[in-house]
Amino acid sequence: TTFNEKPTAFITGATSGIGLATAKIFAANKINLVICGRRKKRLNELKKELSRHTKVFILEFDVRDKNTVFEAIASLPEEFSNIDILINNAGNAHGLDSIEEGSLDDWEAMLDINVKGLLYVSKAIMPGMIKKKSGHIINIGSIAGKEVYPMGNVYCASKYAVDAINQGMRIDLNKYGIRVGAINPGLVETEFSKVRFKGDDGRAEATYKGYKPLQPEDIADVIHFMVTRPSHVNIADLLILPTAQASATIVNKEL
Ligand code: NDP
Ligand code: 8X3
Repeated sequence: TTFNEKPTAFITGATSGIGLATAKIFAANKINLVICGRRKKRLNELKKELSRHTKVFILEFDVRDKNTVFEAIASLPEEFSNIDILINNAGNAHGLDSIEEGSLDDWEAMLDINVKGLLYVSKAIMPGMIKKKSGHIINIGSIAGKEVYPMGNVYCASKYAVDAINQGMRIDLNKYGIRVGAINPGLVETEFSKVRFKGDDGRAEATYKGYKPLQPEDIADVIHFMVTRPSHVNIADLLILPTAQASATIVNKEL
């Protein structure tokens, strides 16, 4: 690895899905962790579990709440404040509606969390990386940020924005030697569809039926691979799909 013996990673959305799987693989590989999310109970349980392997600190905040984001990150104790790796993962789709039927609340949630929240967290963490002229930022985009699909509209817009921010960060942080890269997954079996369909578990489960979707560990493995490349190697942009998926809308399902 390119880091000091014990790098520190800051993971948003560590309470579930891809972020949770990433926290686990990082912990198993002795990367110190700052784990973030809104669900405190899950963060506490995860801290208990992962502290057997590595040092873990919890930050509970909603990425939408600008002041809380900056206060939380400023409050990190010294041993966790030197962040080497930022995983911008927190995010979700809210709803799957034709544009004329979309809800303003859903639109705001997606833009506030997936785009503005990612920017707030990054704004708070970049100065430390700039100061030491090293660091690695991984942005979790989506196939929805490469391809617009029916009823994806605003979720796709939020992930196209992540794609642009990922490129913009890489360009502007280039002079500081900070690595910036994105992973754009296709269908991953997480709580993503439960959130998108607002607790309609039947609809959520149907999303992953009839084929083998990616598991959050599949993405976490690649994230770990990215952060363990030598320091002259930056994996800039990846599209990762389940074998059964060929595009945002083409999935080979056996039903
Ligand atoms: P999950 O719903 O399982 O996890 C989402 C995570 O984001 C949770 O830990 C949640 O924590 C956190 N989060 C959501 N809203 C907020 C908020 N307002 N403030 C702070 N944290 C928040 O979904 P995934 O693991 O699938 O999603 C992770 C990322 O992967 C997202 O950016 C998603 O868009 C992207 N993605 C997912 C795909 C999929 O098919 N699953 C495919 C492509 C991309 P808490 O609720 O505790 O706050
Ligand atoms: C999640 C992938 O295609 O279900 O970002 O929107 S998709």
